[in-house]
Amino acid sequence: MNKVKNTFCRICEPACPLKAHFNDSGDIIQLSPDPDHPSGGIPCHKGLSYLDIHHSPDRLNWPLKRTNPRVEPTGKFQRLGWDDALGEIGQKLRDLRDQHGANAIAFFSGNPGVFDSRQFINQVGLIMGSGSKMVFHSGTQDMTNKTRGCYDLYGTSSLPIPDLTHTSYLLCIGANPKVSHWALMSQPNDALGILKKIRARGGKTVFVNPRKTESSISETGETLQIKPGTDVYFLAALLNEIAENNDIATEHVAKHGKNIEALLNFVKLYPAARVSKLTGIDEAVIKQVAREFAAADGAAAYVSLGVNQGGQGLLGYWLAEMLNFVTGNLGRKGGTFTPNSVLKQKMAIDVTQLPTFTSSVGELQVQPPGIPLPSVILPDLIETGEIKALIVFGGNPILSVGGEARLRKAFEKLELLVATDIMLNATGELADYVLPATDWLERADINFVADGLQGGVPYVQYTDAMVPPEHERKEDWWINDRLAQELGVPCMLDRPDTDGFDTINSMLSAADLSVTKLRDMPHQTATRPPEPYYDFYTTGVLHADGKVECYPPAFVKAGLIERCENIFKELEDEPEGLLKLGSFRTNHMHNSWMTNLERMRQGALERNPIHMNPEDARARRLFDGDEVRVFNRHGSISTVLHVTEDMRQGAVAMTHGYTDGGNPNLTIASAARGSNSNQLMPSAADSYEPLSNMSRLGAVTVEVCKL
Ligand SMILES: Nc1nc2c(c(=O)[nH]1)N[C@H]1C(S)=C(S)[C@@H](COP(=O)(O)OP(=O)(O)OC[C@H]3O[C@@H](n4cnc5c(=O)[nH]c(N)nc54)[C@H](O)[C@@H]3O)O[C@H]1N2
Ligand SMILES: Nc1nc2c(c(=O)[nH]1)N[C@H]1C(S)=C(S)[C@@H](COP(=O)(O)OP(=O)(O)OC[C@H]3O[C@@H](n4cnc5c(=O)[nH]c(N)nc54)[C@H](O)[C@@H]3O)O[C@H]1N2
Ligand code: SF4
Ligand SMILES: [Mo]
Repeated sequence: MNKVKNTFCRICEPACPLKAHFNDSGDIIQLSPDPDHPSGGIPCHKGLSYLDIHHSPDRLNWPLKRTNPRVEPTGKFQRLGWDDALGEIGQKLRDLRDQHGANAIAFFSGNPGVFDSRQFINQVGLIMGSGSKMVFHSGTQDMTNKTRGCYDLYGTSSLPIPDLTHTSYLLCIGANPKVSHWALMSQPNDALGILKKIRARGGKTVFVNPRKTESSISETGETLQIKPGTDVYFLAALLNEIAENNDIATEHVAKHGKNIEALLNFVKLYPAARVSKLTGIDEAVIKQVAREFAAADGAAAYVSLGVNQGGQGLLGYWLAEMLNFVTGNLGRKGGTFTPNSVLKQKMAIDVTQLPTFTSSVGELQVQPPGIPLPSVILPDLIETGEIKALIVFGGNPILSVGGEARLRKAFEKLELLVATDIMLNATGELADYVLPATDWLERADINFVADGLQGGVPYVQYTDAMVPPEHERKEDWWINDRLAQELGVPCMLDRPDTDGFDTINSMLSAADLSVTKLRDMPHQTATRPPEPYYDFYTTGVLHADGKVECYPPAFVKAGLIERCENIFKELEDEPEGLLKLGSFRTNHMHNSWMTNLERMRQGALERNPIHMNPEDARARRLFDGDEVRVFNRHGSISTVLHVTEDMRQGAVAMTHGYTDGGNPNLTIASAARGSNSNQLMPSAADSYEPLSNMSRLGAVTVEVCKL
């Protein structure tokens, strides 16, 4: 009989439990669900088909060195040994640091590193130890508004999530959980089962989205098709309405909050009547949502990428949290809560006192933990010569950050570009050295990032490496620590015989657990009791006075409040009929890294069309299937048009991560047609939100014409 071992997926937040099946030679032949796992999560097709990536003939197998100049977009690479590669990289890094200082070396970490416990922890050591402030992360493309918002509101990294199991009313803004499986919360994947149950028990889910998504079906709830980039005003109007109706949980707010009057003064600027036209949501509907939210026996507002990327993500997050707080739903059963965490300690962080430092592009703020510099200023910092070397860990900034053309041009100037990846992606194609990482079937792990964000049963799971790494692939944490050693930064690898789990073991010991103990448990999993909801105000709020900050002074100081009104007026003055481009995810793509899988690019899946409402198509004399040019002042791309009633008028959407060939080492992707929507996204000093550093990747004006 075939051998079977437990493991779990490391592609996105649910960390779905899996079973790996082996043949007699010890090769994995199949991944299947683990139906008896206590989480109850069901893996999606991406996790189940991960063997396509694991076995891809295009996998990186040994270190590579570029032999032609970077101005040539296609790399020529020669194979070399790890000692030579790390020796040469180390020498160059030390030379650059000696000549130009620590900031000459920059780091960009991509999304997959978040799902690799040892790399997640160890890269902090390398980056901090290097002394460089030039730290970039995919987080400024997805969620740093939430991290920053938590510091401002709660004084720590508390991230309350909706209590979907008990809520009666979910306001789900700018998210598509059916496809994305939730972000910044680890909800067992159940094909929308948990949302269907809200409806079935008499509750309600309301989606707010310019696109009617796969999540919004008759068994879940309807979509208010908001105009892109206007969520902040919708949320402010809800709060204002709740105040006007005397629906504020006054005692609760007085006990746990401060500066509520300033918040209420702010939202007074945005009554339903004023924001209705701008948001595209009827005044009566806004009023109804406000009444329903306040009256529900447990209500939760949740915002995700549609809000985060829209240019005012921090304010959007703030107002959504305030909606939860002032109605007494923050830290309440059926409202929002912070699930039990085994591994993470919350630290008090005062973001009002952060110093600045002088960079070649002006004064920049020293960032609190988890908030890197805005990725969109990376090209500027390279162009000025401040950054000379860039080390990329499992990321693809060339495609994932706004402004591909600027970034490509800037990368030509780098003296050293190193990419660690499992494939030679568009960024690796430009690198001087490409270092081959193991994939998640080739490495041991625990579900670190899910800890503290688990909406179902809180649990810690350990997995062995299912198979040893093939060829000369190395684990990311090892590569990270070898680079640390080259830079003379103390790291875990300095300890003899370490397996890289030292820090994790010491975190686990607080719960009387260890990797060894977990290994002996059923499913290698230890479950924890769910968090007592009332705990939020004692453990989740770490401002010195223990109160939730309702009107963060940093927002005022950074000009965000004024900026909010200025943007309102700009939007009011816009001519009718503009098209606003946003992003949406599909089931058959994961950021940029499934573009090279045959099953994800077959037939109609080959391309990433632009989706448009029929009225907008008619006004431009465009038809479904037309080849079109999409353009604005940032760039121009060509794609195919998909006309659909799912989009509201004035909103168009594309999936990011695609590119039009040009990556010869990715056999399937290079033969397929796609377009990088990030060529149309702004990339300049003013294209990110102050404080949160969030890139603007949504609600961007474009025009579309027939090609
Ligand atoms: N326009 C637009 N742009 C977006 C978004 C959007 O919605 N719209 N979304 C943004 C979001 S949410 C994110 S998170 C970012 C993602 O931004 P990035 O992280 O920069 O890009 P990815 O496409 O996720 O690339 C990840 C790379 O990691 C590699 N990889 C996979 N597993 C491993 C591993 O175990 N080790 C190593 N070393 N490498 C590995 C993959 O092969 C791939 O090349 O993109 C952002 N960009
Ligand atoms: N299949 C798949 N799953 C993924 C990923 C993937 O690439 N593919 N990526 C993973 C990653 S890295 C992340 S961060 C998560 C993200 O998970 P989500 O946050 O759920 O992201 P999306 O699915 O892109 O949903 C964002 C929604 O915002 C809507 N939107 C666009 N503009 C606006 C606006 O102005 N206002 C409002 N209210 N809505 C707007 C879009 O139509 C879209 O439905 O998904 C993860 N899961
Ligand atoms: S939902 Fe995410 S974690 Fe679960 S199997 Fe799919 S990709 Fe993997
Ligand atoms: Mo993301």
